[in-house]
Amino acid sequence: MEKLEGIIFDLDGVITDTAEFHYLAWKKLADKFGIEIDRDFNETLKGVSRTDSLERILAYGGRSADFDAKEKAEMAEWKNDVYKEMIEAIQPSDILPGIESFLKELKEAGIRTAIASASKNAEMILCSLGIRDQFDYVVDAAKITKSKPDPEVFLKALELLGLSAEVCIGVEDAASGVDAIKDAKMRAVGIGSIDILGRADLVLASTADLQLEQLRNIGN
Ligand code: B16
Ligand code: MG
Repeated sequence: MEKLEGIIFDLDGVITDTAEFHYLAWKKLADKFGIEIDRDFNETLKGVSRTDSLERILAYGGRSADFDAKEKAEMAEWKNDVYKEMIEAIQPSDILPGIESFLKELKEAGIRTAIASASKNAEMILCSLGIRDQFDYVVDAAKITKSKPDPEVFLKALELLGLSAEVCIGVEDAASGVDAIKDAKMRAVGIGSIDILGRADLVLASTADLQLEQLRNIGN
């Protein structure tokens, strides 16, 4: 690829593992309405906005038509309250392996960074982790109108960084996020299973495997 100038990171599942708490909170809500979800189904919610996740859960349980907009808003708020309670104790030790040293390496190499997250809780989580100031920009759900897999969140991050897609890489743990990166015409690094993230240019099992030199060589 052309000279690497920027890396745009997803938050949940890449910087910290809040994905598990999203799952537990959704499961608690789904249980209340007699809908059974499991971890496989949860894969389809990763990177998907709160309201879209609720719609998917209701459709999965065959209950889409059973609630009006007000009830759905209350359900989404209930889930968010449960989720926020779960992540209250989040702290720097919850940063995923290798991320802090990787961010330091990027700074030393002059590579710019941004967060592209579908979460409305992104700023709060980054502050709790103590790494908000490590990123040049944070693009979260408050700054976009379309949820992943739409590329908007990554395009917005590119715009703020003032960089073109050719010189940037996106890092994601969700299939919808990898789609968003690829549709933004960037190179994609997936963290997780190749079965789920097959569209990525490089799939790593863990954030601990992120290596700047390997990323510079993607596509060469
Ligand atoms: P919230 P990411 C996404 O964050 C999560 O992966 C997804 O599971 C969640 O529903 C979404 O944020 C919205 O989060 O309810 O906190 O606004 O992976 O794009 O950083
Ligand atoms: Mg994610």
